[in-house]
Amino acid sequence: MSTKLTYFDFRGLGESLRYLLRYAGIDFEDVRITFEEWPKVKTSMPFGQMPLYEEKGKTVTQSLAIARYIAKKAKLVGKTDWEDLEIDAIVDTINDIRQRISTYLLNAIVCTLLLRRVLFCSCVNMSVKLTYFNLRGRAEVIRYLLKYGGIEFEDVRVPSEDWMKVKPSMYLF
Ligand SMILES: N[C@@H](CCC(=O)N[C@@H](CS)C(=O)NCC(=O)O)C(=O)O
Repeated sequence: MSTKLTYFDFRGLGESLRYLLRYAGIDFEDVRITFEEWPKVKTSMPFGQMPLYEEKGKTVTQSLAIARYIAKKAKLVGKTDWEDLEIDAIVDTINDIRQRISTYLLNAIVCTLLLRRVLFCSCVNMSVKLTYFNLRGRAEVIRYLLKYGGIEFEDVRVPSEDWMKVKPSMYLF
């Protein structure tokens, strides 16, 4: 099989491509990477991300570009250039909304998990420390909540010029 789609084993950005490929009647290998496999696979990805689309030995990333390419094959296109433009504008608007929702949800999940941990630490008298830049940004809501909740914490503010020195000691970097 010369067509292959590689993505995580969940819906996300790969799911619309799976739908489109099936709608277009294109036979493809549906490769699903588990979270355990991902760190190893990531290094082999062109930009360290998925979905990755492969056709006749050539590979490409970027879900929307791939979706447009498969849509053309399935004749899911406008009747004029103007209709194509309108279709692209609708897709890009939906994508803007999707990106904002996912950023919001991710922030909400991170804040909830953090606060649960902080509450646990304060209950068992462990010290709480919040490290962030010396600006409002994403940490400000956490500073507010900690102060509002009367939870004592060390408010460590890293100057931007020290960031590259501090970065290697952070999780996920
Ligand atoms: N603009 C890219 C974004 C790709 C992207 O964010 N992929 C995520 C999964 S939805 C990913 O590979 N995350 C894993 C990582 O960055 O390590 C696209 O639309 O394909």
